[in-house]
Amino acid sequence: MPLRTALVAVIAATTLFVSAPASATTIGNADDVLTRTLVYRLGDGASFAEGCIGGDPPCLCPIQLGQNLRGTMLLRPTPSGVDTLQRFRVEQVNWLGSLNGERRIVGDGTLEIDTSTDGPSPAFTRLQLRLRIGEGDFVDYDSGWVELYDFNSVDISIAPVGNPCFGAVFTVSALPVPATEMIGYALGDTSLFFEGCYEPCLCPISFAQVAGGFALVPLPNAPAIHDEWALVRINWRSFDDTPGAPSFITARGAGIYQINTAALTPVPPHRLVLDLDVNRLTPEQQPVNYDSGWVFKTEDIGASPPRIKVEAAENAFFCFDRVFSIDAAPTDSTSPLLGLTSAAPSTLRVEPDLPDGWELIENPAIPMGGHRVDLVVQDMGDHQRHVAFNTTATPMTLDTVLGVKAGMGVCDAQVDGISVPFTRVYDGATLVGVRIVVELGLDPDTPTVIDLLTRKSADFNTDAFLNDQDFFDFVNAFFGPAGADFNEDGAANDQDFFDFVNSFFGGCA
Ligand SMILES: [Ca+2]
Ligand SMILES: [Ca+2]
Repeated sequence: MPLRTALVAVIAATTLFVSAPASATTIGNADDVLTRTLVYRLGDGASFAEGCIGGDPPCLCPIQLGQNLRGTMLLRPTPSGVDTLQRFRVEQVNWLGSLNGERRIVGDGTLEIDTSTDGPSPAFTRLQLRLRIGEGDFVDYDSGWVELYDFNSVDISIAPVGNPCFGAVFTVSALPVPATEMIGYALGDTSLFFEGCYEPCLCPISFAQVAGGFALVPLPNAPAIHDEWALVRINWRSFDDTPGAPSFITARGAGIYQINTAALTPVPPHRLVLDLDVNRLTPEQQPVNYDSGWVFKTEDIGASPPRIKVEAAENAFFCFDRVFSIDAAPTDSTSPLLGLTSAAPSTLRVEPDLPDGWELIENPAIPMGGHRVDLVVQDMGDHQRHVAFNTTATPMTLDTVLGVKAGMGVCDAQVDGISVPFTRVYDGATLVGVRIVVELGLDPDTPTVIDLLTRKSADFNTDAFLNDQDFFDFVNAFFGPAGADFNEDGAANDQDFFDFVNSFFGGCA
């Protein structure tokens, strides 16, 4: 095709696209991170018992009452599809209870609230959980539908599905943890993940640094001789860039840290128990339990809130094992994944680093004085999103950087769906991110949503300017002997033309 004819064809074709540049600014559907996941904590009314609780005819054996049922769980609102039915995913059930020793209880499930009733109570509610007690199997529990009078609290009893002869029953009594009671924690530089053989087995042990954070929540209804805290929303990852390091790992979940305050020893014994989704690939995958056992602290680092320095193992440090050796403290200046670099009065400045392969990271209760902000960072391919909940509802400014992937150009930046000014962030000559400064809303349940829309950069000649010359250079390449594989799919064809034109007229550079 002669160039002149080609250009006429190009101009004719582009005219069609000029009418629809807005396609570059379309935002995907809102999803469940736009509602706040709440941390619930068991209160004094929580209890459990185990023994002959069912059967038909009823079985006969003693029922033993447990003590000090305590811990946390997450409630994540999820769509039910019905206006009068509220549904929550219950995640990271993270409990301890005392009955013939200490029992670890983990699992997940669903909480529903049906407001369609016009009976004596305002609503009905139902809790269904899948729980594992200690090293037992997972068992399904159900409350059935019961009357609900207090929408803020969870207060409901559950029993095993199928009315088995022997089993456990729970009264789940919990309230949301106030944001000001959550303490942001970060892993220090000496936190490591080990994989390999401990005594008596023989094989090499490799290790890698682990970084990340969690929020610490006090557990007031622990046994009197314990100080206890829950670790919630753990987000950790290893860095595997040293030769011989273990395979890359990510870990999310919850745990409980205990200090025995009654021991008459120079340094008190402590224990960390964790249940983590390690490299979780499917929702069905079981969390893995890590436990330090009761051990003496290696040094007296007593402080409140505590510095947590302890090793927790998957297999009790016996033979082939995986071990988290963590040293964590309240976040003051730098959380590796959050890039919290300053805390000017009322301005939270962050530069989150979402590891490769992660689609989501939740940073709960980022502290700034008495303020707390929950920040969710999401990677949706060519669309980056930060969702900020101003949980303490005081005037706050968020100064955040959304990442731009190599070769991508910025098409638009939006706050709550409206285009906003932004500043490009470079590493040398390479565009790596976009900085947006925004005043957060004052409703703790209505997030501020920051979106960055990117496409393959239309700066075709990579001179850092997007102008007509890029268009002509692309056209020349497109009609040249080799064509132009703009979208890098291995083939030079019409799709490359459409993709370039969309990016060019979207102003994506
Ligand atoms: Ca250019
Ligand atoms: Ca192509």
